[in-house]
Amino acid sequence: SPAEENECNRNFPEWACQRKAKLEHLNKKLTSAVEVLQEFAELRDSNQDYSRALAFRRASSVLKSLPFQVQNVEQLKGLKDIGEHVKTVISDVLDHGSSSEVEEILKSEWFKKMKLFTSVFGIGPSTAKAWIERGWENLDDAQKDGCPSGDWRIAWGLAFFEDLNVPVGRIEAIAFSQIVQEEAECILPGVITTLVGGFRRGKSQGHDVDILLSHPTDGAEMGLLPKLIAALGKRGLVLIGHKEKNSFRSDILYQDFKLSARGQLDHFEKWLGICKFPKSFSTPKISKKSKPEINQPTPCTTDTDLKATADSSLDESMNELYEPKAKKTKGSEAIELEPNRISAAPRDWLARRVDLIIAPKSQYYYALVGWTGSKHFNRDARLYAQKKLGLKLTSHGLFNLEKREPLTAQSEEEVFSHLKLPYIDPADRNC
Ligand code: DGT
Ligand code: MG
Repeated sequence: SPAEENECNRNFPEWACQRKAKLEHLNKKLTSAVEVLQEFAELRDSNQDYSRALAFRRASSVLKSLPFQVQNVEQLKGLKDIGEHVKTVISDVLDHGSSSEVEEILKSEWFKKMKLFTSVFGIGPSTAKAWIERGWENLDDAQKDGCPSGDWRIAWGLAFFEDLNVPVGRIEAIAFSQIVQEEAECILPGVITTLVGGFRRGKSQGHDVDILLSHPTDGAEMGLLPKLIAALGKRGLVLIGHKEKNSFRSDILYQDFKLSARGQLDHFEKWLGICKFPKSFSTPKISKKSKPEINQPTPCTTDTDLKATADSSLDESMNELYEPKAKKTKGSEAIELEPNRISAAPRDWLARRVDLIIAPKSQYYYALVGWTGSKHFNRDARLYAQKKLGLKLTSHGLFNLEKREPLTAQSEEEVFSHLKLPYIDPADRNC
């Protein structure tokens, strides 16, 4: 009833991180319209667009958490994140089935090209804009020119564009993370492997597979990543990737709130890359006969193998294999030809984006929250921590900048209680 709705709006929690937002909600038609405006603003990416994008994101987040289906804008009375612009869009959708502003954007050539170009691994809005300014219409134009920046992500992203734009299914993601768990357990018994990102929030599909690794003993996780990549490589699962060293520095952290205000970057040791998922990964396990690969206990790398990969010289040669040979030859010819040659050859696997993140146990639960997302949940929780509590929240911890001390957590629940927030289940963080 209107009275109940009014009451609901009055008590509606101000922050997205205080609300439950399930994947399935009652106002999908409205949120998809608002999200087009948000995306358009994000792609235009001027300072003004940044705050517009934020306003649309907040509005769509409110719609996702509403316990009723909006049928007229009157029902939105009292909700502070729904501004006049959004109300107009919503009325249009409610009255005419669509919003003319949204339709215009969807029709615009600029938007279509930006969406296409930014869907290439390694391409952000600024490179996409530069491509458009060069007059490029499609990915063939980009392919023809090769990979002008010599960035390995773009070269491989272009060569495997089709594979990488087929959504990763939940079954594949689980099959792969089980293998990661097995291999990691051989290298570091007791290792904790968690499938994070959208899959942890209950999504059935994603654009990549995010896996967080840790170990109950702080520090034991050091050295795991290169061995793990080598072990996955031995199993034929690695196509290309790049390791980033841990760059966490508490002295820099305590300086101010501003660090990574716009970005989402953290400082964990990680591997960002592309893996080869055998097609059998996406076949549900039906009978023993059909696809035995992921059912059988898989022999993992032996102890001697481990010693070998621990050997630093071998480690180096492994790096060569799984890291781009950046500009060894003149220009970027080498990294351009290789990905195209591999993608054109017959193969029984799909290329999939994988992120492997290593967190020490002392930072693990914050990393878990950060890498579970959603992105808006993180942004909102970080802003909430700063504005309401005067604390800095990152994927590394929650920090009191004045006292220069971290608030440590032994569980995800404790992260929420430090934040003075009700615990929100991962499935309810789809805000
Ligand atoms: P997807 O893969 O399209 O289904 O969507 P998500 O929600 O898995 O998003 P994704 O894969 O871009 O990132 C997973 C979560 O991890 C997301 O909530 C944001 C967070 N995240 C991504 N990259 C970074 C990063 O570099 N640093 C931090 N702290 N968080 C990140
Ligand atoms: Mg993901």
